[in-house]
Amino acid sequence: MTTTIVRAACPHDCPDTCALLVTVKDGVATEVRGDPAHPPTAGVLCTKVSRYAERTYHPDRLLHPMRRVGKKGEGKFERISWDEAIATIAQRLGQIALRDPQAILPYSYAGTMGQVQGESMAGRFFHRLGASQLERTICASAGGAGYRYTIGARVGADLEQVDHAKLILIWGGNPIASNLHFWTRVQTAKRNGARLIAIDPYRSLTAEKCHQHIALLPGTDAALALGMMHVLISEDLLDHDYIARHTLGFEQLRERVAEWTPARTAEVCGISAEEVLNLAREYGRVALAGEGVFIRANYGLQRVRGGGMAARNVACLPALVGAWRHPAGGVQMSVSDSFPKDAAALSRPDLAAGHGKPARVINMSTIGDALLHPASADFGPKVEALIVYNSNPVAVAPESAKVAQGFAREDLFTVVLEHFQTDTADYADILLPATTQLEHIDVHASYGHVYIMANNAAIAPMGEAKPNTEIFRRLAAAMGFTEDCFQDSDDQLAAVAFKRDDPRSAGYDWEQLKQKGWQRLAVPVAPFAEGGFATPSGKCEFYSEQMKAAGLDPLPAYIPPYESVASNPQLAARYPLAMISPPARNFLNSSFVNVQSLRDTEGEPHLDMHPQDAAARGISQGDMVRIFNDRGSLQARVRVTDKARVGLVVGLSIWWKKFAADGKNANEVTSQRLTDMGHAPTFYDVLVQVEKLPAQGLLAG
Ligand SMILES: Nc1nc2c(c(=O)[nH]1)N[C@H]1C(S)=C(S)[C@@H](COP(=O)(O)OP(=O)(O)OC[C@H]3O[C@@H](n4cnc5c(=O)[nH]c(N)nc54)[C@H](O)[C@@H]3O)O[C@H]1N2
Ligand SMILES: Nc1nc2c(c(=O)[nH]1)N[C@H]1C(S)=C(S)[C@@H](COP(=O)(O)OP(=O)(O)OC[C@H]3O[C@@H](n4cnc5c(=O)[nH]c(N)nc54)[C@H](O)[C@@H]3O)O[C@H]1N2
Ligand code: SF4
Ligand SMILES: [Mo]
Repeated sequence: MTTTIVRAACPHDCPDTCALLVTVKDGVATEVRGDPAHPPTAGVLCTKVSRYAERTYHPDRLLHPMRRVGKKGEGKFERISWDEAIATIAQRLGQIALRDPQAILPYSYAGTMGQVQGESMAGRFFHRLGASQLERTICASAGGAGYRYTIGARVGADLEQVDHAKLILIWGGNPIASNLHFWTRVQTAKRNGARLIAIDPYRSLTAEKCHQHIALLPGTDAALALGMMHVLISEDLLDHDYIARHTLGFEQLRERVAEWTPARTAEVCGISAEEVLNLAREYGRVALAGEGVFIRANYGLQRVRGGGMAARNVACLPALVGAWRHPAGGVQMSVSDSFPKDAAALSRPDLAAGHGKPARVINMSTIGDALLHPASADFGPKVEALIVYNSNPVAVAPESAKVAQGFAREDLFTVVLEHFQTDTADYADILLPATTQLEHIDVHASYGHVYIMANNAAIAPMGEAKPNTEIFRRLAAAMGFTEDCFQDSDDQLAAVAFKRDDPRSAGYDWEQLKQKGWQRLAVPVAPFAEGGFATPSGKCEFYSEQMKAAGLDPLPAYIPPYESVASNPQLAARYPLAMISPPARNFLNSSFVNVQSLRDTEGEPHLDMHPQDAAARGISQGDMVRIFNDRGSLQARVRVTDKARVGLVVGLSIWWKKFAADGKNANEVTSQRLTDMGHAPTFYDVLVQVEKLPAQGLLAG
C-alpha cells in the first residue's frame, strides 16, 4: 500500500482559503486535514470541508455527460459520450454565433475560487466567441465599491494581527459559521482581554458569544456609522494628526454628521441612544489609548439598497480615530486587492478584439429578468444559450420564480458543468461532469488572508469527469478556435495567474509553489499606518469626487432600504416582517446541501421568529408556515426564538429547492432590485408576511 500526503487548498467561497493536507492511499483520498504549518489555517478545518472526501466520493456525483430527455426542470437525462456532448454544444453555439454571438451568455461564480478552474480557459473561450460578458455582482460588489471609494482598494487589516486587538466589532458577519479562522483568533484576543461586540439584527451563533450584541434593524448600518461619527466628532474623540495628514473632507464630514445625534440614529436603527453613544465612546477611547480596534465588516451589511454606502461609512471610522496606526486596528472586509492577479493573462480579453464592438454585459444578479427579456435595441439579442459553471443560479439568484421561468424557456439552450444534479442542473439540455478540487490542480488568492495557495490534484478524476479548463479546451477545438492559448495546460495557466514583476508576489513560481503549498505576499501588516490609501488623493476620502462624478452623494449618507416598515409603510401594511436569509453553518451557499450528514445537522428549512410575532399570528414552536410577498412564497418550520428581534424573521440558507417540501427556498421572496452602487442584489432587503399552514392531515383533506 502506498500512502502519500498531497498539498491542496480549499476551493470554497470562504475568506479562510485553508491549506489542506490530503491523505491518499492507493489512489483513494482517505482524509482531508488542515495544514498545521499554514498560519491562517493552523491545522483546523470547518466541519464541511473535513467531509470533503464524502462530497467527492458521493454516490450522486455526475460521472458522465448527459442529455436531457424529460421536460426542462424535470431532471431526466440519458448518458451520452463526451464526443457527442461536445459536438452537440459546438454545433448549437455555432449556429447561434452565426446570427449573433452575444445571444450566448456564460453564468459562473465562485463554486470554486480557483484562478484556473474559474475564468481562465472559460474566459478565453467566451472572449474569442464574442459572447455576452457576465457582470459578477452576486456577493460583494456593493461593499467593494463603497470600500474602494473610501480607502481605495479591497485591502485591510491583517487577520494574523487580530490576536492583539483590544476591541473587536463583528459587523454584519457570523464568523463562527463563515469565517472560522478569524473567530479562532478572536478567542485568543478575548483571552488577552479584548471586548467583542456584534452588530447584527439576528443573535447569530457569533453574536451569542460576544460580550455585547447590538441588534439593529436590517439595512440601517450606514446610519449607525453616521451616529458613531457624530459622537466621535462632537466629543472630540479624534486623532487630529491622522485626520490632517491622511484624510480628505473632514470639514464636510463634520457638517454632514451634525444631524446624526444618538437619538436620531437610535430611532432609525431601532436601538437605544445609549447603545450608539457607548459604542462610539468605547471605539474612540480604546483607539486613542493606542490599542488595537479591529472592525470585521462583513457582507451581511451590504445586501440592502444602501449597502455600498453602509460599507463606505464603516470604512471611514478607523481614520477618524487613527485606528490604522495599530497592526490590529482598522477594518477588514476583503483583502482581495492585495493580490497581484493577472486576470488578463488568464482570460485574455484581447481575444474579443476581432468582434469589433464591445461585448454586451449582463448582470448575474438580474438573471431572471435577463432570461425573460425579448430582443430590443437597448437590450440586444434575446439570450438563446447559457453555459453555467461554478454556480447554481436556480437556487441562489434572487426572485427565483423568474429565474426558474427563464431557465424553463423551451427555446433556451442550457449547458451546465457540475459535480451534482443541482436545481440548476435540472434545467440543462446538456449536463457535463466536472472534477472537484481533489481531482484537478489550481492556484488561489484569498479574501481573508494574504497567502497565494497551491492545489495539487490528489486523485484521478472520478468517472469521466473533467476539469472546467479541459471542457472549454475541447469546446474551443470543436468550434475551430486555433489560437495557441487554447492549448495551454492547467500548469501553464497556473504559472501566469499572478504577476511575477509585482513586488508583492515577486518570486511567484508555480512549480515551487506546488511543492511548498503557499506563499505569503510581501505586504505590510498595518497597510495604512502611514496613510497611503489607493484613492485618487492617496487619502481616506470622507469626501469623494469619484462618487460625485458617478452621480452619488459624495459624503457619507443613509439610504433607507427599499422594503422596511419605516421606508415603505404601504408595503409594510401587507408585509410587516423583514426577512433575511444568511448562510447556514453546515452549507456553503448551496454547496454541501446534498451531503447527507451536513443536511441532517441543519435539519430542514427553518424560520426563526420572535415570540411576540409568532403569538400575534397564532404560530407555535414547530408549526409549518407559509412565508410570502408579491414575488412568491415558501414553506418552513418555525423556531420561536428571541434570536430574531421583533419584526424580523430569519431563514438560514441556501437550501436546494428540491430538498424542501414545497420545492422552494428563500429566494422566492427576494427581489432583483439592486444596491446603490456595485449593481449587487438586495437579498436582505425584503418584507414578507408569515401565516400558519393547516396541519398536514387537514391539507390532505
Ligand atoms: N458556513 C458557511 N460559510 C460561508 C458561506 C456559507 O454559505 N456558509 N458563504 C460564504 C460567502 S459566499 C460569503 S459572501 C461569506 C459571507 O460572510 P458574512 O458576510 O460574514 O455572512 P454571514 O456570516 O452569514 O453573516 C451575515 C450576518 O449578517 C447579518 N445581517 C443580515 N442583515 C444585516 C444588516 O442589515 N446589518 C447587519 N449589521 N447585519 C446583517 C446576518 O444576520 C448574519 O448573521 O461567507 C462565506 N462563508
Ligand atoms: N437568499 C440568499 N441568496 C444568496 C445569498 C444569501 O445570503 N441569501 N448569498 C449570495 C452569495 S454571497 C453568493 S456568493 C451566491 C453563491 O452562489 P454560487 O456561486 O452559485 O454558489 P453555490 O451555491 O455554492 O454553487 C456553486 C456550484 O458550483 C459547483 N462547483 C464547485 N466547484 C466546481 C468546479 O470546479 N467546476 C464546476 N463546473 N462546478 C463547480 C458546486 O457543485 C455548486 O453547485 O449566492 C447568493 N445567494
Ligand atoms: S470552507 Fe472555509 S473554513 Fe472551511 S476549509 Fe474551506 S476555507 Fe477553511
Ligand atoms: Mo458570497
